[in-house]
Amino acid sequence: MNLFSQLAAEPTHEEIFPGAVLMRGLALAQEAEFFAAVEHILAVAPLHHAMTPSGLLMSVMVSDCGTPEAFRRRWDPQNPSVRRMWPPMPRVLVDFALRCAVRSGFPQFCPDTCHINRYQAATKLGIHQDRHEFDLHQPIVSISLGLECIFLLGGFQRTDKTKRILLEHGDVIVWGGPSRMRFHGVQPMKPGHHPLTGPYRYNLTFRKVA
Ligand code: MD3
Ligand code: FE
Repeated sequence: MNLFSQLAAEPTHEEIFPGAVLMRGLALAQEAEFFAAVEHILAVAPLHHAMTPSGLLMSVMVSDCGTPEAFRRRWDPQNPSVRRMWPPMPRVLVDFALRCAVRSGFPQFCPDTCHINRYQAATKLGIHQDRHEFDLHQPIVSISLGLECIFLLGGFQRTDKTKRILLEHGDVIVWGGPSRMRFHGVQPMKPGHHPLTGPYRYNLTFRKVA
């Protein structure tokens, strides 16, 4: 690594809104380890299409891992998108998520699940709020791997105007405090290829759901 690429790889610490901290490139140093952990999870708990609350298949593919308590809270016999196979969270990923939360001012973060979203060309995620977790004082840690996307971050009403944020490989955002209930989504993905993940973007979200 030369001086320039070292400088370019230096992680940032940007507060997008109070409680929403973007740390660009923070996951880069351990990218191979993290992606191997993701592939391990997906080998045990295969990806499947997510389903909207109204029962429509979404374009994004998802999987999960976490504790048995979190699994029991999430599992719904009516909703086959919550799978029976739910492996534990890999230690390398949990340790990293905890370090991210501490760096962002949430030392009490205690995640019990890691939700995986996989995007490819044209995959999008409509504007929504994350409000199904039990304790909304706990933040969410999100890690992006692979293809870049345009992330939309809005206000507290669906129709509020949104900020467009480019999320790239290795970027981490911690969402908590007053930003925890902001509406957000992902614009339709452009096609591309990434050396680690191929034609995909993976987003990992660590949460406490139970
Ligand atoms: C913004 N995932 O799985 S990071 C999701 O890129 C989800 O795959 C996105 O939204 C993705 O629900 C975005 C996760 C995230 C979580 C909580 C938030 C973004 C947030 C709370 C407020 C604002
Ligand atoms: Fe979300």
